[in-house]
Parts: sequence; structure tokens; C-alpha cells
Amino acid sequence: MAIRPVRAPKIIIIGAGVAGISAAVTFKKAGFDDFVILEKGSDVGGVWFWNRYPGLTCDVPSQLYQFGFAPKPDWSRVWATGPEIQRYHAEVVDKFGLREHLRLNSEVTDAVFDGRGWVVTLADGTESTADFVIAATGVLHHPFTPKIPGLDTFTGDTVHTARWDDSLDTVGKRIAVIGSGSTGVQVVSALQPGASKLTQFTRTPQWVLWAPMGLTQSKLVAKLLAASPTVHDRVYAVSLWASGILADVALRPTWRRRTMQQLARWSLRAQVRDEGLREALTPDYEPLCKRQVISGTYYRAIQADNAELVTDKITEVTPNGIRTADGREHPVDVIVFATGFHPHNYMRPMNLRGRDGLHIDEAWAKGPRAYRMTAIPGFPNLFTVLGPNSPTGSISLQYSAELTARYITRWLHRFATGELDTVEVTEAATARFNDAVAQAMGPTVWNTGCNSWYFTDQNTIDLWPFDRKTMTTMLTEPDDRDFLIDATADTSAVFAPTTI
Ligand code: NA7
Repeated sequence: MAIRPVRAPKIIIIGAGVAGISAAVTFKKAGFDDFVILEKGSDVGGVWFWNRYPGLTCDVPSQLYQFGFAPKPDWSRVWATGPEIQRYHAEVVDKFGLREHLRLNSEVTDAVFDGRGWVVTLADGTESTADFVIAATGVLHHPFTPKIPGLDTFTGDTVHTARWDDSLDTVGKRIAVIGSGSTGVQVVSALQPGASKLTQFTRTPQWVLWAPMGLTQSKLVAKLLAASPTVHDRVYAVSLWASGILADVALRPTWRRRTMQQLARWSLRAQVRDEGLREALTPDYEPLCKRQVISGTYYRAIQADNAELVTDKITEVTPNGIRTADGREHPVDVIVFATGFHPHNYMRPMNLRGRDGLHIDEAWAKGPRAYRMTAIPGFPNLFTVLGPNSPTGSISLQYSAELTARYITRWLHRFATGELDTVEVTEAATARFNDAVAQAMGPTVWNTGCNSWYFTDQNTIDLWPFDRKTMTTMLTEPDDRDFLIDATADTSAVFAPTTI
């Protein structure tokens, strides 16, 4: 049975990364195809488009890091590389006919609610209107480069990992890498073999869990998965289930968490024999507290003859290198900033105004907050996909994005049938949800005393502190009591379910 809509909702999706693609395919499958996807970049893929640094690898196994609606049996590696993931996104966009909806090089500067719908303006001044706006704008989008005195006097090359310059030649050069997160660790491993010298400058050591990240996926596995969609679905379901164990490790202080933490400590002990270096690489907080770094090559790379770890504070950049607090000047040709992002910016900077001109900066003056990751009080007919509190630390992002998109289609259906014109989450429901989040955050490993990008400026942790089952329950059927639903349209033509 399908529903014959009275009117098709006009939808603008902002962003063509994992969240935007999930939303677009989900809407299309549900019969809502009057949408455009506005993407600031010159291609789809989001973080996988913007990040092209050497060694880029996803630390989530490929059979899990894929859309539920687009299984890919033949990943070449168990942990796929950035370029392969990026190709996959392009293939999915083609396979599901999203190209015709896509407007690349289209940066949204303004989105303003006019009482009934949204007026969206691009950087080139083009205006479009929509009944619904879906903000699929991502969390790690704006690269952070520290302001180091003297940086503008440096005569060599500088690059941020999230804006890699493909023409940059690092072979035979003296390379400085600043940062010790997932990116720093990957880029050190990739650049060290070709460098004349690689110096990694770190402020805080990270636990680096060993895993054979370069492992190829057997061709037999690909054949088996391709031969039977049922087998593939089962493998995907088992992967989702298994990732639940990881979520549990993060959420509750049990023996499972302690075992994982021991593994991280063992990874360091087993691979780094030099006591001085081991001490410099040993964090003073619990493993898993920051986003866990995984690598099978980093400790080898940093112990190579042409590599050096520097933990002294950087005081300035000179024309020819980097000076540290001990007064030493480290001569370098290239500085690679693996210094992360301004996280939690989501739609910002954007002139996003909801009901009565409410600006998103006012609504989020005390930090980003939403109801169940997707609805914001004061912003009718606007939903986020992978918005605040998304599970960047535990549950599959694709699963979460698809679930949220399906939840949004419930509202699209009701708009289509004339049952509502606008829908806006209440402040009370949002406050209740955020109180529950704050309470559930207590025993999580992210709250055990480290500083990570998970924290907002207001010291809240911008992650999902519940399990996947709770997420599924929360995002299956909307609870009308949590929303202000306005229907001013003539609903005399209310739909009748029709078999078509
Ligand atoms: P992260 O994890 O935010 O790491 C950024 C790194 O840069 C981290 O080691 C920071 O040290 C370091 N940093 C930042 N500013 C400075 C200055 N001024 N001096 C020295 N070091 C600095 O970003 P990534 O790109 O590695 O990873 C982001 C996520 O992408 C990752 O978690 C995965 O989910 C994928 P700090 O620890 O703050 O002392």
C-alpha cells in the first residue's frame, strides 16, 4: 500500500556527505523526491572529500562503514582507505540517481524561516525556497590551525591535513607533523618512510591501540557476500550487533572496558622498548577517553632512525623551522598541521534563523543542543541528520543517519497529507532529553578526565550516551506530545491511503 500525497514537500538537504546521502536516498525510497542537495564542495563525500592526506584510512571496518541500503561486498581492505570510501560515495550517488538533485559548489550562507517555510540563500546570491530544510552539515568540517607566533615568516610549505595539497612533494624533505590524534598518527606513519627526517610535535600523548589496519579483505569473502544478499545482510547485522559491544565498552565501566584498556596499554608496552620514548608516549588518562586512535604502524614509524618525537611546547615558528620551549630550533621544510577541527560548529557559520528571527547562535549560546540529535526548538521544519549528540564515538554513523532520516520521513508524510504545515520540537522535550543525556554521560569513558574534541566550549560531551536500541526506540515513531504541530492549510483534501 502506498500513500498518494496531497502535496509533495519541497526539501533542501544541506551537505552531501554520509548524512546528506543517507537522507536523500531514504527520502527518495519513501517517495519524496522533490529535493535538492546543496553541497559546498566540488564533489560528494563530506569528510571523505575534504580529507585527502597521505595514509588516510577509516578506523571502522569497511563492512560496517557502509550504508545499510548500499552494501559493498568487495572492499579491498578490512579497514578501507579514504580514496576507496570516497569512490564508494560517488557510486552510491550514481546508483540511487542523486546526481540530478545535486548542486555542487553551492555554499549555503543563509537559511531563514519565513513563518511557513524556508528561504535558503547561496554564497552567489541564488535564493531557493523549501518546506523543509535538512542540515546534514557534519561535525568535523572546519579545520583548526593554531596561531603560532612567527608562522607567517616560515619559508617552507605548510598544510592542514583536512585541506591537503596534492601537489605538495614531501619525499626527501624534513617534515614536521603537529598533532597526535588519529590523523597525526596516520600521517606520521605514511610520511616517515619517504622523509629525510620526520619530527612529530605532540602536546598530549594518545593511547594507540594496535590493529592490522592494512589487512586486505579476502576475495573469497567478497565473492561470498556478493553471491547472497541474505548472507551480506546477516554479516551487516552481526557487525552492527558487535559494534554494540564497543558502545557498551564506552558507556559502562565493566570488565569489557578494562580489557580493551589493557589492550591499549599492552600495545604501547609491546611495541616501544625504549623507556624514555615509552614514557613520552604514555598518556596520563584512561585509554578510550579521547577518540581511540588505532594503528598497526605508528609506533614503528616514530621509532625509525629518521623520526623524532618532540614533546616540548612549541613557542614559535622561525623562517626555517620550529622552536620549542627548551630553546631548540628544529629545522624543517614542511609543516603538516594535524591539529584537528573546530568541532560542534554544525551549520555554523551560517545565518540560520528560525521562528521570530531566532538566530542559531542565540539558540545555541550555551552550546549545540537538539532533541534526539535531530530537532531544535525555535526552528520549525528543520531537522539535523548526524546533528548534536550523534554517536561519533560508538554506534555506526550510517545506521544513525538512516534511522534519523526515516524518522524525518514520518513528518514529511504528515506534511504531504495535509495533516501539518509546520512542526517544531518543544523546549520542554529538548530540555528533558538533554537532562537525560547529561545524566547518562556520567559513567561513560569519555568522562574519565581527559580533554578531547568531544567536549563543547560549555564542557558538555557532544556524543550519544545510550545504546543503539535506545536510539532506535527514540527515533522510530515521533511522539506528538514533544512537538508543536501547526496545520493552517485546508485539510479537507486529506489523503486516503490508496494502493498504487
Ligand atoms: P584531533 O583528534 O582533534 O587531534 C588534534 C591534535 O592536534 C591533538 O593531538 C591536539 O593536541 C593537537 N593540537 C591542537 N592544537 C595544538 C597546538 N597548538 N599545539 C600542539 N598540538 C596541538 O584531530 P584529528 O584530525 O587527529 O582526528 C579527528 C577525528 O577524525 C578523529 O577523532 C576520528 O574520529 C577521525 P591535544 O590532544 O589537544 O593536546
